Amino acid sequence: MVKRALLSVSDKAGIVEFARGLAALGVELLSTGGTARILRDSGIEVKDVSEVTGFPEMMDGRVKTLHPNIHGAILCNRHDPDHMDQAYNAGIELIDLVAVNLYPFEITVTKEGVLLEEAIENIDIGGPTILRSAAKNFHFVTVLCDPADYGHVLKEIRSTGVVSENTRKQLAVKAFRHTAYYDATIDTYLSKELASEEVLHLDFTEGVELRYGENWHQKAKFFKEPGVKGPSLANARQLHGKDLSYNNYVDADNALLTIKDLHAEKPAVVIVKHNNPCGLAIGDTLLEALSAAWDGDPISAYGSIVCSNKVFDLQSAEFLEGKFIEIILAPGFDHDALEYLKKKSSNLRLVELPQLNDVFDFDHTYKFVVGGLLKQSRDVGLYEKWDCVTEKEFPESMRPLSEFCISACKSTKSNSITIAYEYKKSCYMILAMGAGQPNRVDSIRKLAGTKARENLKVMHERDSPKEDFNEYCTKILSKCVMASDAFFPFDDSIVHAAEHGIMYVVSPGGSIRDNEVINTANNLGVSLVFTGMRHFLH
Ligand code: 93A
Repeated sequence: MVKRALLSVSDKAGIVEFARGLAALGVELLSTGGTARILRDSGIEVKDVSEVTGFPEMMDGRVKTLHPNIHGAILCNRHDPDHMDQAYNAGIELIDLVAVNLYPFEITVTKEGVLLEEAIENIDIGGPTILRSAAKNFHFVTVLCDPADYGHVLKEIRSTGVVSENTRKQLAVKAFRHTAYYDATIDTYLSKELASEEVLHLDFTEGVELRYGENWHQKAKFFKEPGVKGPSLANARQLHGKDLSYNNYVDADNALLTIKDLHAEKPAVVIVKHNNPCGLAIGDTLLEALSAAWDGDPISAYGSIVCSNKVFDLQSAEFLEGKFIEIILAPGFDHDALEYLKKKSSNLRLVELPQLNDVFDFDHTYKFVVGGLLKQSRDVGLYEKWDCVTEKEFPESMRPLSEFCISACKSTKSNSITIAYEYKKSCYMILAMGAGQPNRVDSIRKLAGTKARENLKVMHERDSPKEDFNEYCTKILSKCVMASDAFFPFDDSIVHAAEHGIMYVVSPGGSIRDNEVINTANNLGVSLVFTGMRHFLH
C-alpha cells in the first residue's frame, strides 16, 4: 500500500498530474519548497517537509530533507520489529514512495563560462540521499527518478492497489544507476577543475543481446551510450532482415566512418568487408557510385556491407540482384527500393540511419587493451601540407582525386595503400587497395598493384574487350593516384608502383630515407607529393 509519498523535483515535468493521481488514490503528499508551491498552485493538498522535520529549509536550501523524520521514514525495515518500534517511539511516519529528480548539475557545467561556485551549488546532496535510501529499501519503498515512470506506477497502483515487487526492483536499479551517473559527472568536472586530472567514466547501459560474438562460441552484446546523438549505429533503425551480428556492427561502423570522411556532396558508396573498405566510389548517381565501388573488388564484395550517403533507390537495389550482401546502410530507402530489397532475401539487413549525414557528436576514440583503455582524439583532416618533391609535377587538377584516395587510405587498416581512379569527370573510385600488411611494400607489391590489374581485367572484358589489355592498363594506371598511410621506409614501394605504371603518389613523407625515395621517383618519372600527415589505423 502506498500511504505516504515524498515529492521533491527540480524537473517539474509531469509532477502535477502524478501528484493529482496519487492524491486521488488517498496518498498523503509531502514536498519541498518549490515542488510544494507548484502543487498547491494547482490545487493539490500537500504537507511541507519542514513541518515533518520540525526545521525550516535552511542555508539556501542546502538542508531540506536531511533529517531522521525523512530518512528513518524511508529506510525503516517494515519486517523488523525493532525498526518499527524505533520509528513509532520517535514519531516517524513511514514514507512508501519517493519521486525525486536532482539539481541539474550536468546541464549547468556544460553551459559556456560556468563558474565553479554555480556548479557547486548545483551539486544535489539531499536528492541523491533520498533516492539511495529508497532504492536500498526497495522491498518496501518505490523510488522514481524519471518522470517517464510516473504513468506506469500510477497505473499499477490504480489497478492493483500496490506497486509490484518487480517494478520496485527495476526502479531501484534505475535510481542507483542515476545517482552513479550523477556522481560520475561531478567527479569528471571537479577532477578537471580542482585537480587538473582527466577521469573517464564509461556509462553504457542499454545492452542488447547479440546472437553470438565474433565467432559462434563467443557471447556478445551491443551497449548503447545513453543520449548518443547523430550518426551512430545506436540511432539506426533496422527495417528488414536478421538482427545485426557482432561483426555487422564492427563493419557497419567502419562503413559509416569511411563514407562520412569523404564529405561527398555527390552520391557515394562504400563496400566494407572485414572492417576494411574494399570498394569506395563517388558518382553522378547512386547507381554509378555503387557500380564503381563494386568494381573496386568484385570478389571481396561477396557478403559485404554496402553503405551510401544518399537515400537508396530502386536502380541501385536492382544492381544488387544476384549479389550476396549482408547489410545496406543508408540515410533512407525509397519505397519501391525497400519493397524490392525485402523480396530479394529475408536475411538481408536493411538499416536506415536518417542522421547519417549529420556531423559526428564525438571527438575521441577508445580502444580496450587487456587491463586498460586507450583514448585518442579523432583522426581529423587529410593533409597538413602539399609539397611536390619531385621533378615531375603533380597537377593541381589531380588534387580532388588524391584527397579521395587519402580518405580511403585513412579508413583502411595499416599498412595501407590505395589506388584511386577518376573514372569520369569528378567521379572517383578505388581501383584497388592493400590493407593490414605488417610491411608497406607488400601492400603495394602483393596486394594493391596485383589487385588493380585483376580488377582492370574484369573492367576491360566488360567495357573495352577490343583494346589491348596492357595498353588499357597503362592508360588507366598512369592517370591514377596511389596513397600511402605512412612514409615509405625504403624506395622499393616506389619501384613497385612504377612497375605497375602508377605515376602519381602521395605519402606523408618523413622517412630518414626520403632522399632515396625522391631520387628513385625522379629516376622512374614518378611524381610524389609529401603531405606531412600520417594516418595509421591499427
Ligand atoms: O540542497 S540539497 O542537496 N539539500 C536537501 O536537503 C535536499 N532535499 C531535496 N537539495 C535537496 N533536494 C533537492 O531539491 C531535490 O533533489 C530536488 O532536485 C530539489 C527540489 O527542490 P524544490 O522542491 O524546492 O524545487
